[in-house]
This record gives sequence, C-alpha cells and structure tokens, in this order.
Amino acid sequence: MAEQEGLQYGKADFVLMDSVTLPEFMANLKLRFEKGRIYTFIGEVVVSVNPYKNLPIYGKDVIEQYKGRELYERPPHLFSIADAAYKAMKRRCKDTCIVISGESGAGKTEASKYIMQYIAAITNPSQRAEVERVKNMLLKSNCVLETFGNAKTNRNDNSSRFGKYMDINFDFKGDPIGGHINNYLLEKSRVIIQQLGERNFHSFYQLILGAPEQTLRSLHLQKDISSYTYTRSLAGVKSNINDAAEFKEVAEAMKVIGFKPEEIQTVYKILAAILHLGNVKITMDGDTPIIENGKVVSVVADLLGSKADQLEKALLFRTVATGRDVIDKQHTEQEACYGRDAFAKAIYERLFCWIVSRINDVIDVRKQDAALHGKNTVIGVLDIYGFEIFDNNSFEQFCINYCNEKLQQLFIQLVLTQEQEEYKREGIPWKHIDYFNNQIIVDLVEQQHRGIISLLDDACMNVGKVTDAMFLDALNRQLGKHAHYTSRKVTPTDKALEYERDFRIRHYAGDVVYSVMGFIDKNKDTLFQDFKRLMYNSSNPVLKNMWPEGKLSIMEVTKRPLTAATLFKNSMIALVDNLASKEPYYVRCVKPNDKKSPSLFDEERCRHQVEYLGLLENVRVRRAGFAYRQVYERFLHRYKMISQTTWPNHDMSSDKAAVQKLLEECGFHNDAAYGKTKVFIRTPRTLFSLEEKRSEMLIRIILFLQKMWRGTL
Ligand code: AD9
Ligand code: MG
Repeated sequence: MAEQEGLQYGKADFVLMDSVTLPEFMANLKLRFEKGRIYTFIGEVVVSVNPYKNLPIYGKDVIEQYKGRELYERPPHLFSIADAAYKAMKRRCKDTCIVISGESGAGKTEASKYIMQYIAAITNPSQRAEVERVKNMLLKSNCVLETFGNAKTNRNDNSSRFGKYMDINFDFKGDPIGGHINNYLLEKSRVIIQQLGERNFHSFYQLILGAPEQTLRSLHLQKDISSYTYTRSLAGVKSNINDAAEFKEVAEAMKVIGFKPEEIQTVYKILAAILHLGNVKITMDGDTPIIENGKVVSVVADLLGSKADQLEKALLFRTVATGRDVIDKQHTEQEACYGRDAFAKAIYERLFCWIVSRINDVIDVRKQDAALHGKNTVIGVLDIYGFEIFDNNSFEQFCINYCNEKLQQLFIQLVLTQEQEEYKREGIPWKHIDYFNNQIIVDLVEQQHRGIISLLDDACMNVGKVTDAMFLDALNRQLGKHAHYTSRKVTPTDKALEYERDFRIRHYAGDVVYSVMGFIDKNKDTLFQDFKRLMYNSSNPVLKNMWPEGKLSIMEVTKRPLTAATLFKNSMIALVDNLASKEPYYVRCVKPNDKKSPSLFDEERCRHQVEYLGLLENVRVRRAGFAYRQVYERFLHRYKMISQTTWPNHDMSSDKAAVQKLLEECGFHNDAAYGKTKVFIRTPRTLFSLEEKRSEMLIRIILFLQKMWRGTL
C-alpha cells in the first residue's frame, strides 16, 4: 500500500478507506484534488483527476524519487505505474501495456506523455547515441501527431480525434531501441465541417497563422482563417491556442524525425490544397454542373501535382463501367459537392496515415537490429479518444463510444472478473462482488447479424437506394426491445423528413442520442475512383505513393471494400486481443468539471464517472483480494532458503504444507491464504519482508561458501 504523506492529504490508496462506500470514496477524491494530490491508488490502478493547472510534480527530482522503487514505497503517481510496468518488463521479461481511459478531457493524452517522458528519463544510463536518438524520436512524434490528429472540441481544447497505441521496444538491457504506432479511425469529417464552437484539426490554423510569408505566397494562402470555408467557423473568436508558435515547433520536430524538406513541403501543399478545395464552388448551368471559380481549381491542381482540366473532370464526372463500356457520367450538383468534400477528407486521412507510417519508418526496430539486440520486450501505451456526448452525436461519436465500451469490457475482464474467477477456482473463500457488465452493450453494437454495425452494413450493401431512415427502421425492428436501445420519435421540422431520426444507446457511461443522418454515407465512405487515379498520376512522388490503389482501372475495381464501421470493429477487436496478451496497468482519468477550472470539484460529475468506471467495485475486489499469488513449487523455489524446514529441501507431505510451515515460521500466516495450487498473499509488505529475508539469507550463504573455499571454515 502506498506511502502515506499524512492524513491531511487523505488516503493514498482507496483500499485503506474505513468503509467502502461512495460518499467516503468521493470525500477522499475531493480532499486529495483540493490538496493538489491528483493521483490515488486502488492497489495497482492509478486514479487521476485532471488538475487543469501545471503542477510541479513531473520534474527530474520527482523522477529520481520513483526510479526503481516499489509501487507502495512512494505516493501514488503516474510514474509509479510507469515504473511498475518497466520493472515487470525488465525483471520478468514480460510484455506490458498501460491503458489510459476516461472521458474526453479527463487527461489521458497528458498522462501518456508524462509516462513516456518518465520511461525516456530512466533509461539509457550509459547515454548510447542510438538509444538517445530513438528516445528523441518517440517524444517528438507526439507533437507532430497532435497537430494533425487533435482539434479543439467543446469538451477539450486539444482533443484527440484519433486513437493511438504506441509500442516501445526495449533491448535486454532495458533501453528503448524502437517503437511502433498504430492509429485508429481519424475523425475525418472534421476536415469539412465542425460543430458550433469547435475547430478543424490544429494543422490548418498552424499553417495559415504560422507559416512564413513566402511559404504562404507559394501556397496561394492568405493569413486569414476566415478566407477558407473549412476553417471559417471560429474566425474572430479569441483562442488561447498559440498556432503560430506551434507551427515552428512542429516544423522543427518533423525535421528531427527525418522528414525530408520536399516531404515537409508536400505536407504544406496538401493542407493548402484542402483549404482551397473547400472554396471550390459548384453550381448547375441548366442540367450541367459547372465550377464557378475555375482559378481555385487550377491552384488545387497545381498544389497536388495534377492538371486543372483533369481535376475539374474528376469533380464534375464519374467514370462508370456499364458492361464492357466505360462512360463518363455527369454528377448532379449534390453529387459533385459530396465528391469534393469526400476528396478533401480522403486526402487528409491519407496524409495522416502517411505521417504515422513515416514516423514508424524511423522508429520501427529493423529486423536485423532486433536480431542484434536479442530478445526484445515491449511496453505499449494506449491513449485513445474518450467517451463523449455532444449536442449532436453522429457516426464518429458512435465509433468513439463503442471503442470506450470495448476498453471498459477489457478492464472488467482483467480486473474484476478474472480475479474473482481465480479465487473461485482455487477454492479461496470469497464473497462475490457485483458490478455492471457492459458486455451486453458491446454485443448490441458488434454482434454478428444482429448488432448495429451488421445492420448498418446490410443497409449499405443493399443495391437499391436505402436511406438513413430505412436503416433506422431496421434497427427498430431488430433491436426495439433491447434494454440498452431506444429510438426517439423526433417531430420533423422539415416536412420532407417525416421519420424518426434518432436512436439512443444506454452506454455504460451514460445515454447518448445519435442522429442517424449520414450514417450510411459515412459507413460506405465512398470516394470515386477518379480521384484515386488522379492522385496516383500526380507528378509529386510523395503524393503518388499515398494512393497505390489509383493504379487500378475502372474495369479492375470490382471488389466492394469493407465498410468504415467494420474496419473499425476489426481494429478494435485486434487491439483488445493485443492488450489482453500483455500484462496490463491501468490509469483511470476523471474530469473534475466541465469548465476547465483548477479549483472546481463538481461532485455530481465526478460521482457519475466514479460509478461508471466501476472504481468502487475495483476497490472492493482489491480489498478482499490478494496482492500476490504464486504456485507452491515456484514460491518455494524462490524463498525456501528462508526456513530450515524447506532448505535445501523439505520432507513434508506436499509443497503446500511446506509453504504453510514457512509462512507460519515467519509470522505471516494471517496474511496468506492457501488455494489448490497457489499461495495468496494479501499485502505487498509481506512480500517485501520475504524478499528482504531472502536477500539476507543469500548473503549469508555466499559468505559461508567463500569461507569454505578459502578453507577458513
Ligand atoms: V480526449 O478524449 O483526447 O478529448 P484527454 O486526452 O483525456 O481528452 P487531455 O489529456 O488532452 O485529455 O487533457 C485536457 C487538458 O487538460 C489538457 O490540454 C491540459 O490543459 C489539462 N490537463 C490534463 N492533464 C493535466 C496535468 N496532469 N497537468 C496539467 C492537465 N494539466
Ligand atoms: Mg486525448
């Protein structure tokens, strides 16, 4: 249990509470928040409350205090968890992962950065140049990814709009030798439209407000966000984000990571092309769609390394194959505008994925290097978009919230279920602790044939025209009676929309009403092949490389790609499998209020989070549980030298009896329970004492042997 600083700061571990009740939990959380103690343990889980102010608790001096120490030796901190994961990886050669969860704005991304900084600070004592290089890359990659993947939302000024899982690889010495980033579904719809009060991705503002005059001129950009449809929404609103300064920092970081000058130029060109593309105006001239501002199209074509007439054609026509013939089919105005926006979103998404893969190129452990380094182990850090509820929730929130359901399920599986099942299996007396199991909601979303994603895919695969309203009807038919699903009848404001448009999911973290509008389009994620071919034929080799499938001719494109929701579901299932294969460490982030205030502890909001995160159940399981368990044989292998009964071998009826005797002799009998195959020890201190006794005995044995060899015995 964690070192206590003094009772005025509350209990450092919720396990120490006098009684496990919600009021006592909340009182302790509040007291600690108000005293600037934002971290509290539940055993090995760290609960963190966003302080919304800079605290002097991440410096070198603090890092030194945590380095190599046992979890319970120092006050709770992110560094305790980082060190525990690192030690497990180094001492026991275990792959570990740190899963950071909590709702939007609760502090996950900040926590993930502190954890990485800690790992960087405590490794490579011999200052090997290659390791320093890798560490620098890993740290620098954060700011680049945040620029392109984060945005201001109504919940968080720097909200992650993509999921990130980063593996850090270590060599046998425990030094980082590389890494790999997996990114999950970027919220690309933000490129073309944002909710009231929100911004586009940071990258656009940084370029417009931070790039030197000369760069802006070459990109035909004005230093004014109101000039562009895609960035206009918050023009004139004062922001406390310093885009200009960040532009410089990110340009520098990209250079350090190894982006070549022509690659950085291409990144700027792509951002500028998207901004200009948003200004392309399409109208109808009779039944023919036309572009009103051809000059803008020329600028976009130029920036993308293609020809203006070809881009114009791709915007206004679509190549379709009818039997053996290939014809140019003219768009309606609506189709052309849809195509333009889909193109803008797709270019941005490709750019983002390309940036991730470029970073991976330089941080990935090359195969030959891995062989050189021998066995390498991994610490994974997961920082993903948090659960969110907006005034208007769409397909993106549906995916994000489903992702959070999956992570909650993993937590339940690993922390609440497995632990209890093991006690049952081992025959340890145990009073079952109840908790809400959200598997039912995960199934509602992902179940084969009957889940929402399956029904959405059915709607998208249908050859006839299926509308969002028809999809909603299908949901209602199939899921109308599900305990976590309801559909709402919305009185249509527009006569053309005479149907219900919303459905509600009762998520583990609260009810969310999703507007069904746009679900089908976003799930199909159609991008006309003409745009892909256009990009594949770009004269800019960096851009061309981002679009390999543009190589296919229209006759070759037959296979229907997987839908966005199914791709996301598959990636989530793979992610959870990966996390479950590692030894997990948890950080559970709580957001103290919705005002970003450092002094307000909104009890209602916090209580809700404590409840849905299952923190109280976590305390109960932990409190009734045991900190350490080991099969009898291996336990003896490590500690048998402590007792004369077991050293060098015991003659008792079983290993279990021998372990019992050993612990009795040491006076730890009351702190242990004896299962069928394993011994369970309740408090870490007992283990600590056993370790000390073992070290003492080992020293005595060594001295004894030395004397024997010298013949002085
Ligand atoms: V989201 O799901 O990506 O929308 P996060 O990642 O949980 O969300 P984030 O880490 O971005 O939240 O934190 C939000 C803001 O809270 C930060 O921009 C900081 O201003 C503030 N914050 C969070 N953690 C800390 C901290 N340890 N110290 C100081 C913090 N400020
Ligand atoms: Mg984040």
